[in-house]
Amino acid sequence: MKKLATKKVSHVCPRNCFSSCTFVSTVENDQLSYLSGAHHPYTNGKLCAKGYSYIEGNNHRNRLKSPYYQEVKGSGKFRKISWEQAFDFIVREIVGIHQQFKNLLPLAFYKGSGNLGVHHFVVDEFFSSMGETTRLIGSARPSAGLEAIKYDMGTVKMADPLVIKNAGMIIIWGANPAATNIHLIPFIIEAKVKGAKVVVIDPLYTQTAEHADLYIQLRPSSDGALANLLLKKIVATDAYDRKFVEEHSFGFEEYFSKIRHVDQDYLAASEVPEEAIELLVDWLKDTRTVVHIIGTGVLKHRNAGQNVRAIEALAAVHGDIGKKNSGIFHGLNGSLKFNNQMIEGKNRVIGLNELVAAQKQNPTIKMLWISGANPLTQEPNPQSLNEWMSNIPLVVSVEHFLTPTAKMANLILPTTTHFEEMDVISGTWHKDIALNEPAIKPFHESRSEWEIMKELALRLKEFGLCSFPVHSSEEEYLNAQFNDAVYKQYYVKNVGDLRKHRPSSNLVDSVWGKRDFATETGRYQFYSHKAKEKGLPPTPLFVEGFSPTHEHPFWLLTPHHPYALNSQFHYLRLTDEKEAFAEIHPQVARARGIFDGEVVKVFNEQASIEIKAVYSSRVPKDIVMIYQGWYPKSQLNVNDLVSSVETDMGENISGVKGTAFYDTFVNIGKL
Ligand SMILES: Nc1nc2c(c(=O)[nH]1)N[C@H]1C(S)=C(S)[C@@H](COP(=O)(O)OP(=O)(O)OC[C@H]3O[C@@H](n4cnc5c(=O)[nH]c(N)nc54)[C@H](O)[C@@H]3O)O[C@H]1N2
Ligand SMILES: Nc1nc2c(c(=O)[nH]1)N[C@H]1C(S)=C(S)[C@@H](COP(=O)(O)OP(=O)(O)OC[C@H]3O[C@@H](n4cnc5c(=O)[nH]c(N)nc54)[C@H](O)[C@@H]3O)O[C@H]1N2
Ligand code: SF4
Ligand SMILES: [Mo]
Repeated sequence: MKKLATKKVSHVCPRNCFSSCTFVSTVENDQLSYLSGAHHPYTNGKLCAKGYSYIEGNNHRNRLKSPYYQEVKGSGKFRKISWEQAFDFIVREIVGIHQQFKNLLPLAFYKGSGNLGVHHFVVDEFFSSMGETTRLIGSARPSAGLEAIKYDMGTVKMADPLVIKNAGMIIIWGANPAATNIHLIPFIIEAKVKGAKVVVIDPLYTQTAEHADLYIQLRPSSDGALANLLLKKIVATDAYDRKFVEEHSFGFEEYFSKIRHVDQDYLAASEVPEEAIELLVDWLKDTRTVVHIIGTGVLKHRNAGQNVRAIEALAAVHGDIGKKNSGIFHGLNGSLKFNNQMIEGKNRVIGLNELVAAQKQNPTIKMLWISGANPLTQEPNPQSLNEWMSNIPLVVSVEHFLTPTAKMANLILPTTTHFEEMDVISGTWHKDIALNEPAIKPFHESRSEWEIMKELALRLKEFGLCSFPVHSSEEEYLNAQFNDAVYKQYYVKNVGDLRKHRPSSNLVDSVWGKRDFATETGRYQFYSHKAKEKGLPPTPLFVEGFSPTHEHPFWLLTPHHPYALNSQFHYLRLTDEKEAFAEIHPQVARARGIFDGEVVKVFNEQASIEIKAVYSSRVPKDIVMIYQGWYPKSQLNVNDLVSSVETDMGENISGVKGTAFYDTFVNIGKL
């Protein structure tokens, strides 16, 4: 009998996920046969259901096998072409653009969050190596939160999330880690066992709320009102950090004079029962170490930045900033330090929303390159995006699957997965870094994004249009991305070092311990001159957001699915949910004569979709909940209902404001 050639290979999950899990594949005769989690201080060697399903995904019958071309976007008349023909199309288009416009501004690049590995920033580097091109910035940006942090503390810093297990209280504002950050849950449970109180603040009774000692169901976008009220009450009972306020902060008096007089209005705004507030104030009085986790639920509303500032102000006054086992946790730990992640290109930066809304720009977009993104299910108002894309002469999508976006491309280029390419992945939440090694040959004709860009660069160099450095291997390319900043953070200089490195935590147990805030005043700012200059409120006083209307009396919340990752893993069937559904409060449904399981319409001024209604008492009466994502079986697009509403802040971070995905209002009715 022939002996099996077996090997074990190390990987890192490159998804836009808090865990960045490390794991090992067993490869038998060049086929993936088994996956198991690897040692890791945050994930403890366990993957999520999506991670364990990777072999099924990698060999899926619907995975793209070769480049495809269609003349008319959306016609579905794809024909298989060779890589040589694909490169010819692209080079011809780029050279043509350059001849006509004498610049490459009509060439646009849109990058999604499909793969966060350092390898994948090769596309950013490539587009910056061609002089000035256009960058389309997508809507899913945490920039409103980042800008808020800037006004308060000057820059983003986050302690190691491992310390959460030692906190005395954990307050979760608008995040659902039981679905979206599963490895955090054991730390939360450990803290609970040690006596910590867990508070979950969310309009939906989520999987995370089930772990809470106190669940606060608040009205969407009113976190700022609740935070202001809590701050006022802890100051009144003298249970606050007077020393921090007096010695390390700026503008407290001015801020406090404004919230001194607010009371019942605030309760009304947040719709939180007074007993819940009193209980939380009591707990805060007795708890020294408090962790605040701020999720994207807070960031996806019009008044996002202002609400983040209000939560931070509460944390500051309570004395949670700069203290061990306390502080503010958001998913942004400043891990983008590699060379190709920090390229300052001379690019024209435009928010995709703005561009699509305007439908014209000068010079107009002639070619669009989409990498790691599925904007036609993930962006707001995909109808307009679809129309805009249909008029672009050449749309290229680099993909694994024939997504709704790939169907609207002229050219689809199949690319490798983390089993088939080398990559380096640094956590965006925890502080670790790890090397992903290729285990098997690329799937059919797939090529890695580095190889695609390198091949294109070789061809464009003949026309003098690109200065992208041509390396001889993925490893050599990756080695060229390491620098001093990377070394300072991770103590590694190249891929070779990472081969020897075993993820370990150099525990950063607090940030701002020296209270050396990076603001203009060097202090924590309850008052920000910079915010004022930008026309924003200088203090974190609550600003009311949007509300449902008579015609559209329900909020539509479209959070992240436990068994998907945005539009990925659509092939997974881990639950009975074969199709999209809308959760509606049973009393509301009954009052409208809607049965549990009936197909209804959910509509607003932008669209109407037909979807199965499911009775659910975890949604309040004025909320409809539909998980966002790609539902190939249901043939509906949830984001058709979502319009492009800007957040209050964000422009000073990414050049474009964030998007208030959750300020969407709908009505429901029988068909
Ligand atoms: N399984 C899974 N994991 C994921 C993802 C996924 O799609 N699936 N996506 C990844 C990505 S890209 C991201 S950005 C993260 C997102 O991770 P989370 O921030 O946990 O994601 P959301 O689903 O947006 O959850 C936000 C919660 O906020 C609540 N919420 C809505 N509005 C408000 C409000 O005004 N105030 C408060 N307090 N709560 C509010 C919602 O009801 C929801 O329960 O997860 C990552 N991990
Ligand atoms: N209604 C609503 N909409 C939302 C949100 C919401 O809460 N509600 N959340 C928003 C958020 S937070 C986010 S981050 C966005 C996410 O939106 P996107 O950034 O578009 O992310 P994905 O849906 O994961 O799509 C990524 C695509 O990349 C492909 N891909 C995976 N790996 C690779 C690779 O290695 N190379 C290439 N070239 N492609 C790859 C996948 O097949 C997939 O089609 O969605 C946003 N949209
Ligand atoms: S999706 Fe997240 S939790 Fe699941 S394997 Fe990947 S990194 Fe780990
Ligand atoms: Mo996200």
